Amino acid sequence: MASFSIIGPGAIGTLVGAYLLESGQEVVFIGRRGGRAERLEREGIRVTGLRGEISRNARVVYDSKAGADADFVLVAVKSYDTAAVMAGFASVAWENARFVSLQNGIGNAETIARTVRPERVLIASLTFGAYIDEDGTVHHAGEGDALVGGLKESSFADAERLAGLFQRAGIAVRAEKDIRPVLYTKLAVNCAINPLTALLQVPNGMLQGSDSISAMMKDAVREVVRVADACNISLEFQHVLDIVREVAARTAANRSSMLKDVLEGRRTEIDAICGEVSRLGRENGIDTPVNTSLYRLVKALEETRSGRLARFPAKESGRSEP
Ligand code: KPL
Repeated sequence: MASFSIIGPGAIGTLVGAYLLESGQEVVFIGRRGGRAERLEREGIRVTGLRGEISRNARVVYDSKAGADADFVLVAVKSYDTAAVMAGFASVAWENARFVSLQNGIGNAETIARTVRPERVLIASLTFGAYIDEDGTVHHAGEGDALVGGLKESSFADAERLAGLFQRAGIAVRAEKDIRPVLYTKLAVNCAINPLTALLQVPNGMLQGSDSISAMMKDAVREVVRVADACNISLEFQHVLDIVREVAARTAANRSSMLKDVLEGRRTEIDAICGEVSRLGRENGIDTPVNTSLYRLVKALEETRSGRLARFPAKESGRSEP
């Protein structure tokens, strides 16, 4: 048996936590007072969807130190919260713990590695479709797979151990020596799916079947492949595009995390997704017009939230309002 601490009880963190608990692992959620963690502690974990129903009590702590002796600390907070969350661990010498970023976007593992030794940082790329409804139930809406690797290749043995534990929890996973191609492929998935679903306010599956959307998704993926190439990460365009389309089809019923953020009036992770592609493009002299435009449009969406007329129908349907 292994012990897991999960920071960030959102859809993915809670879903992975539930599957680990079901497989007999020890799981504790580290949360903030006043946040979703309190509800999780009060009402327990409820999961529904592809693998049936799960209902379990959740162990929640509100002090980082209380989860300090876990084998693995899964970091499932929004990318822009990583630095603040890790600051809470700065004074804790967690010699055993391996920190695993389960987050969207790039740059998160490097942020974690400013607090803990880089050899102890792992990255898991998950392509599940999951969201939390108004009642706090997590919906596993799309099957996905997972790949894990170390920020440093020397951490491969730890990645293999984590992969074994995930497999026992029914999560299809493989350990990779070099996780960077996987990370940039996931980046392409998020660049092509998340902003478009957030801007158009549609579930992932609705991206299929429109020529203009397909053209934008294709261009967004091509730019990620070019930027990756400039970073010495070799990706095959058609292969990555096929993966993007497959994820959109497999998670057709899912509302992307960015769409959920927009609907619930939260900041999105666009900076770590299209924003990073745009930044790396500028640094390497590569044009990224689609990712840069998607970045600006989603930023504009965040900035114009208070004047949006469409929020009135959203309120009628019972969604939480900013
Ligand atoms: O990662 C996702 C997200 O919503 O953030 C995908 C895989 C696109 C599933 O919705």
